[in-house]
Amino acid sequence: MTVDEQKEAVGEAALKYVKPGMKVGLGTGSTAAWFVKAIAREVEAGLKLTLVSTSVQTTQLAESLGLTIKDINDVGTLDLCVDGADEVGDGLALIKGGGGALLREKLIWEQARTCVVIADAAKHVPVLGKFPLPIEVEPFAWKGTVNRISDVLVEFDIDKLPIMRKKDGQPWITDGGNLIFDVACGRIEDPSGLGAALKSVTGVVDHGLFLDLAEVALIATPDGVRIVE
Ligand code: ABF
Repeated sequence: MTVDEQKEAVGEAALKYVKPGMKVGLGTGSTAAWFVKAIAREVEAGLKLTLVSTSVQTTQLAESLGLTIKDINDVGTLDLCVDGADEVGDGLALIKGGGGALLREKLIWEQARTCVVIADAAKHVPVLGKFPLPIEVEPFAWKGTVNRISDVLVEFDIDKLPIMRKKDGQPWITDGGNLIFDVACGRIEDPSGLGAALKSVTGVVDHGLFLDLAEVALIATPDGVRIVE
């Protein structure tokens, strides 16, 4: 299976968690896009759902497929969220945010009863950290914030600097108007400790460590879709 075929397979497989009448959060990224397409096909065939989105990008895709996206403030607790990830580690600890949507993703995840991660085989790793950890930062006084982030990284023996994410040479701005800094941690031995320490830094809005949030991961393998709980 190609990587894209793997992504399609897990996007389709996630449909089994969707029941008529559910309130469902739609994730962001190329894997989640396959789930959105599958949902659009099912809704076209008559499935009734209430849908919310984790990003402008996903909203645009969903609406282009004829889906209606509701305001998250109008729907209450979600039954389900299906989303991709950049890394899936032990205990379903995740790194997310490669697509820059981590804040809205985490807000939707926090409001969902069940969160399902869908990922191609390469995303499943023994230790988090090979993928650079995204950190969302308030633009005001960002240099001071990044200095304080660096102090935290040193405490966790991570000797890499936060790198401002850019697009076409300009700072990349999230849907929420913030900056993203990526840190090539290498290995994250204490995701929980690092996540809490980063979150305590004034100016850090959130980070891409998703811990104790996913109930199940659907991982594509050459033999089919593996369910990891
Ligand atoms: C999104 O899925 C992001 O959090 C993560 O970066 C991305 C993975 O993208 P892809 O599925 O395209 O590999 O939820």
